[in-house]
Amino acid sequence: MTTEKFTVGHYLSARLGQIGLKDHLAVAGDFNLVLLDQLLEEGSTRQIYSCNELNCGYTAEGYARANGAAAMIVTFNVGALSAVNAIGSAYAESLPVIFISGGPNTNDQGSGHILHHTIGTTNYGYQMEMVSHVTCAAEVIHSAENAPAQIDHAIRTALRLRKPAYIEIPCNLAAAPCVRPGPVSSLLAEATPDRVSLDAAVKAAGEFLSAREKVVILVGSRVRTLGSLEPIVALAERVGCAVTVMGAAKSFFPEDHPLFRGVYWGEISTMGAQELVESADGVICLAPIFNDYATVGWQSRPKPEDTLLADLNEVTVDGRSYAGFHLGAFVSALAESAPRRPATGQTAKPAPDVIPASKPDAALTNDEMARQINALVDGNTTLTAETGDSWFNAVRMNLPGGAKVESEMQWGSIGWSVPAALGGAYAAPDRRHVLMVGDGSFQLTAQEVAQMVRYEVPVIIFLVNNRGYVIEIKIHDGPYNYIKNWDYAGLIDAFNAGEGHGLGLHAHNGAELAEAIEKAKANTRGPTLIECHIGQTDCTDMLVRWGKKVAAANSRPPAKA
Ligand code: DPX
Repeated sequence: MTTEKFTVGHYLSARLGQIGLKDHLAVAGDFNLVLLDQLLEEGSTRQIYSCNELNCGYTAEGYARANGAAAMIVTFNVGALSAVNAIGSAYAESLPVIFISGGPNTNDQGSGHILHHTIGTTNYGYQMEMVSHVTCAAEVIHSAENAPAQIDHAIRTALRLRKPAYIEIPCNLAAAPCVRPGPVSSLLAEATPDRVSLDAAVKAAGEFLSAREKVVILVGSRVRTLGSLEPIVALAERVGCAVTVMGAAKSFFPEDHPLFRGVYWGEISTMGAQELVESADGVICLAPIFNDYATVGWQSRPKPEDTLLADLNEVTVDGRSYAGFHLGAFVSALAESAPRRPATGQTAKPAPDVIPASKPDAALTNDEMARQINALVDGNTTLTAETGDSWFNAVRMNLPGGAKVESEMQWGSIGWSVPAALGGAYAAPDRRHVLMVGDGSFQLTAQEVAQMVRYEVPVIIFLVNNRGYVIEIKIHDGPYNYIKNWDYAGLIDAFNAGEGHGLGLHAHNGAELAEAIEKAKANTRGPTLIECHIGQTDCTDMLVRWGKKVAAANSRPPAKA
């Protein structure tokens, strides 16, 4: 921008553009209105509005998945505290969301004044204290002079650690005069890796691999932070070994690659991955999270003594840990020096399971729905799968190279997927965006479909109407698992309100579903919600088997002292 006066808000705005954002998400409130004006005025990024702050946070979280980072702006307390759940997700899933809140006027800080929108006490530091648990850096700006350094520190830390960071800007500082930003490389450059430690880790990894016969790579969800699958493919081809992915890392290795050997998820693994991983004498684990869900209630994980654990910032081989470099540097270096073996993957690649088509006029089943969604997924599709049976339906799909799956298996908050899919679509408008979401989850954040109408975002939503929290029914049943039915497809007309291009359709059988999918593909100016009516007991076999084990783990009695 060319105006003479440059402000704190302009500075922030310019930095967001410099780090590669095209948009920022916002919900207005009187503590951030001047800041929003500054962002509009400077104009490096488009300002997009959300229906509420929780949705705003999840939209940013989804945006960061597709773009590498995201930014959101909310108002003090009533806005920011709603967003904390979504920031927890960004922390758990390792996504750099820049979480910006308007703050009280500097004259009111420490004055004893009681402000609206607050809990009615006079110390306004508690929001930052609360948020500091779910962010890697938290900055409250107290003067325009310090603003550039504080803004830069928060953004740089978020990008380096791949975690959310918090910036609070008092409402009377947003338009205060400020210097212009310097080169962005100071925010984007990775810390220089500790070469000595990296070389030692790569040497130890080489020795680990030389001493082993049956090696398997297991890809975890945090490899998303690499931004590219190429180093992992290069490592697999060098070592010549089978590659499996965890459920949360579905699509993080190309499934059409000859070395791909399925999803490893204990007893519900696909393509024989359980046998491969658990009989291997060396498992290279790339940024995995072995929580209770991923281990099927603590039943299954690779043997620690046969594991080479490469985490985001630390590698552990044969009991010794090496740090001071990022996972990407380690994988690339190992791919250049690991003992080379022919790329056989040790075993022949099994044919993946294929779901047979059902009769077009037969009542719609979960299998038929999953089969048709799978057929819709091409190499340019991002499939977002909500917590619930949608996880298992996504995991069992056969993906063409280039297809992406997004799920949130560490945080696992229902309601995440509607705004997250929208955020992914804002960030990557050239891809096809498909969302699978259960009725129970949809009820949390349904109103964000209205923003898909408003901004003409063509997400194809498969709304699974099975009248309840079926995953919960399988883990532990009770009256609390049954929900009020809605006319989900009918909501779209309410959101259009006579001026939008959203489409709401019902599918009771395979033929209706196929027809609805064709209409959805043709609807490029808004969302299409296809309400899939399936029976309440109709779910994946994987969910039932997994649910039993997770329920058993949850109901272990307390250990005796
Ligand atoms: C809950 C879950 O209808 O999907 O496939 O029918 O299970 P399925 P739905 O969307 O139901 C989801 C439901 C209630 N989990 O089965 S997974 C507990 C929960 C959670 N997140 C939040 N609250 C409660 N995961 C925010």
